[in-house]
Amino acid sequence: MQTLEANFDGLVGLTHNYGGLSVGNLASKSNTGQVSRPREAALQGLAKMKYLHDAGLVQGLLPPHERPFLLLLRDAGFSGSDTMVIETAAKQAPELLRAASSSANMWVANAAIISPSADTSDGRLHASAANLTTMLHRSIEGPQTARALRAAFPKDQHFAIHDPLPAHEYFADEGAANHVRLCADHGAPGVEIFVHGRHAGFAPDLKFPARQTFEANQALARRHGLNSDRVVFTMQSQKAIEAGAFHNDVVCVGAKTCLFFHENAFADTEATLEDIRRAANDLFEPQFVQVSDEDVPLRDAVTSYLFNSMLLEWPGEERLVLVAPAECRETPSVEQFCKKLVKGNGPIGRVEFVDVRQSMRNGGGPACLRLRVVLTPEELAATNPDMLMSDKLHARLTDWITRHYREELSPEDLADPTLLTEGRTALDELCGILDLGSAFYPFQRN
Ligand code: SUG
Repeated sequence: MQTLEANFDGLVGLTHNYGGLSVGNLASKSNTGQVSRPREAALQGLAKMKYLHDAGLVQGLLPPHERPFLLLLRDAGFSGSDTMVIETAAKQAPELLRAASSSANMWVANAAIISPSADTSDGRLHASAANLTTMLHRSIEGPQTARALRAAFPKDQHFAIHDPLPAHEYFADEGAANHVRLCADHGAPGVEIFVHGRHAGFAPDLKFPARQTFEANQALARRHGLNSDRVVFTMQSQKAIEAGAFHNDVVCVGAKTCLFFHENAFADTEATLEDIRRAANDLFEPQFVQVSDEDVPLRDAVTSYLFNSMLLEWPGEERLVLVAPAECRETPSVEQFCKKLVKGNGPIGRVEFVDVRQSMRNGGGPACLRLRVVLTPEELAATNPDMLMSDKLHARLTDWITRHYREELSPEDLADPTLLTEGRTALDELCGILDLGSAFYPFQRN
């Protein structure tokens, strides 16, 4: 067996809802207050995982976080019984209850930045949980994410799992959504591209926040022991952020030697490509698939989420496969472009479409839902097997979701304290299914 790239998807949580919490994320804003369908959302995500598992790819999953997160509400001064905390917060600070109830942890592309062992100085896989400091509802994810990563990758001799960077805007970090790795083969040393939206202490004059700092990226590359000759730091274009690309993965995705990106993704495209070529010197020849604004206007790229596709090496196929959101077929410029993309002999040979519409309505496409983890055979063997997809796990999770998830959830429902008990009962059971022990969630440790 060879070193491979596994995808770990975030399992959609029981409180999946449209809270309108993310400034700069156009879908989140435009769907604010709509009634969500948590069961359907979770089953859509699970179907994507099963699809890739059935294709012969290694698929894992990361469990949803505990929501509503009572610790946030208690830290904010709400006290008394859990029911009282929820009911009072619903009356006095509904925005805080919405933040504490968000299921945004499902977008695990933001969970961490991962450097495969082929790139690091100590030969271990390094993962840094993201602090997600820019958005309140996401800033509560880091510690639980680190716990989940340690549960999935438990052996110290193979894995170095780091806690999030200090929670300050200097280190604002949104995980792998602003990180791309190119390589000749997954097991060979690669080039790691870190993308930032701003420098610390400097708030660009943008209508939307830039969520990743250059300083966070530098710290992560240092922590992971990367060879500085093989690292590229580059900046997102302000135009992309203002058009709704709150993460670089809304306008860019890369795999193996291929970087697929919109011409407006980077502040300085020429310099970025030159830096990548230089970093890849002697390793591989990068293949750049640059999409012009004429072919796909930035606006269409953002609404369709074309670049938030998974770009995958597919068993038995020579060229890469782009697993794109179904919305791409409904955006004429993008649909046309996809047909053109696979003609000829470029690096991308096929486009497949998946339905993750419930997630898309909050700005989370197929690539947002997954965290890529390159694993050597030894590392795969050391991974928690109960967190890897199988037909059996798929059947158990389908049953678990069907029994525990609500069909519909409106913003008003977040004030209902029974949602808390429903969630805890379900997560307790999930800990058994994924072999997470009985002290995995904060509520279990009280
Ligand atoms: O951080 N949406 C997420 C979407 C994350 C997408 N991830 C990547 N691009 N990798 C975000 O903006 C919306 C939640 C709400 O409004 O209820 C939200 O958090």
